[in-house]
Amino acid sequence: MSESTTFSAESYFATQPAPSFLEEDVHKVREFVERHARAGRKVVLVTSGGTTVPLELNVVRFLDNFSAGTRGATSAEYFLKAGYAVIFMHRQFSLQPFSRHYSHSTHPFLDFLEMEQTGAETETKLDGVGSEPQRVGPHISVKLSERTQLVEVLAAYKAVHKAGTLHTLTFVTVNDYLWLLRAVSQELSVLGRNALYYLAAAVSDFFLPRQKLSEHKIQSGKGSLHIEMDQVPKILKPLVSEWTQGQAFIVSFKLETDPSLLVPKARTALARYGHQVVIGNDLHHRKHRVVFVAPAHASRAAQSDDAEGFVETWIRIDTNAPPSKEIEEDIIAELISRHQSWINHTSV
Ligand code: PAZ
Repeated sequence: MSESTTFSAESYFATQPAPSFLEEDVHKVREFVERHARAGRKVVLVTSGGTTVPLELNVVRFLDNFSAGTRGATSAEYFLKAGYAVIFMHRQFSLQPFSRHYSHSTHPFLDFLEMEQTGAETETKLDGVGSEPQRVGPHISVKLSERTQLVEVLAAYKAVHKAGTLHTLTFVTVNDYLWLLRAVSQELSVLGRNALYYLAAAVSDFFLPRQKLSEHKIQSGKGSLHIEMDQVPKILKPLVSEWTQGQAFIVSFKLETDPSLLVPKARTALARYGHQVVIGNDLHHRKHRVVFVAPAHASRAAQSDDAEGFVETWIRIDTNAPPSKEIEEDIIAELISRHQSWINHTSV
């Protein structure tokens, strides 16, 4: 394939097409943000799940990024519990708040239902005057062992639904993600410091620009496949300095498989983009430990201050803790406190 191009955010958006759903999504986000801005509520944008990079225009093959969406979906629930309104921008079919508890692979819904053959299934009943008789099916109930959790999840889900504090957006490709992120950030700007960004999605670092995509499925008859991909522009830079103009509290994530890279790479990101927090996590321990890295001047509770002006704070949960203990509970509690203290200290 032809040689690579270096895309700035500006040249990216000037050359790569906006997704067809963008306008409609933005309209709904605007309504959601305006409603919560009027109520004086803080709003968090949670991004979750991995982006894909299509290799063809009529997509058969694509590269994917690791993420089930657990971190984002779980965190969204804790933000909602704490009174934030949540825009949950996630990869299609990845985990979502509330329904995540009943994932088809780890806790299939059908497995905790019981069916009683009472004989009622043969009966009919009238549903009201003039209505057709209806067949009454067998009695279906939830296993006793599942009820406590289901009642808790269902109650929280219904309360959020009633309050209208959760808005969901979907992306698949890295292109969808970038266009959505830019557009949503423009809508969030009316909130000023009440906006929080929690960027947990696993975003592709390389992509194939539209102009280089083959229209049809790449054929396999020619032996090995060589593809040169372009770098996805570093979007945190315009997000911090242009789209939010330094007015929002921005938390990005850094995933590594070599734990020794976490802190240095988090520091580099903070020095380069100037946002508030990088949360480092390594692939194999991400459910039990994460590290918050923040500029020293922005950190509230320092655990280890270093000469380069960054503070690291580890959050750990005991690997023997009950399985219901989720590290996101502690992550969100810490972030909410940092967001509030940042608002207090940066307000004029
Ligand atoms: O979704 P998940 O719980 O399986 O994984 C979450 C995660 C590891 C993708 C997230 O915590 C993260 O680090 N996101 C940023 C990844 C990156 O460095 O691009």
